[in-house]
Amino acid sequence: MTVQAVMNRKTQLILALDVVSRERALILADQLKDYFDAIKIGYPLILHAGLKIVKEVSALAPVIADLKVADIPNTNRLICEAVLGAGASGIIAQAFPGKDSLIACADCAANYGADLYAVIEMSHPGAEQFMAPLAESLARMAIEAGASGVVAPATRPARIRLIRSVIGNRIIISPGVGAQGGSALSALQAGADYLIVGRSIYDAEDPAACAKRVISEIHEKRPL
Ligand code: NUP
Repeated sequence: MTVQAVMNRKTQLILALDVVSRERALILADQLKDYFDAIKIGYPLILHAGLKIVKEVSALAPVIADLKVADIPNTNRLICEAVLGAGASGIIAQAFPGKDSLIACADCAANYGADLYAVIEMSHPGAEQFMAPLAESLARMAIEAGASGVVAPATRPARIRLIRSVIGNRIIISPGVGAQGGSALSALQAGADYLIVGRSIYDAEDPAACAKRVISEIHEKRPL
């Protein structure tokens, strides 16, 4: 079974770097790298700046590629190879295409010594329609497939608690804090290991000060 866990747990924060300018991305990554355990890069930045941005940001901090990979096994493998080969140390895939598709990602991640995180329930309201009713089964399957952990919504801490009871000590990374209305502390108290935070930090007037504030808020109440 393929399970890694390459992220180093210091601040328990992952920066969602969804800016679309390469220059701004590199400035933010450099300014903020010490406040985050990893930097998450997705389609908005990769499509604007090219795959080389993964390598450039990886030189500053561990990169999780949020490509929500969701295809047949062979195509999933090709996507994972491209982004892990470019330097990412983690990849996010959708769980819903099924176990064989997810195993292709997990095997590829293992070949690169990287982590696979499976999306089982998303943080936006629409996820309650189709994903939430399946989330427990998706989480169980993701663990069987060899994922290092799952992505679960900080906007609904009760769901994190439920997913924690299903996946034991595997990792939960949790988006939805700040701009989407989720509370950092509630998500951690419900069982999240890492919080994914984007706009509320990189759009702040002083992103570094804002990151420091979030860190002191969460770790004052929950020492590392
Ligand atoms: O369920 C998910 N919700 C979510 O917001 C799964 C995700 N991967 N994300 C991503 O987390 C989203 O695409 C964005 O990159 C980040 C949240 O950013 P923000 O709302 O803090 O700006």
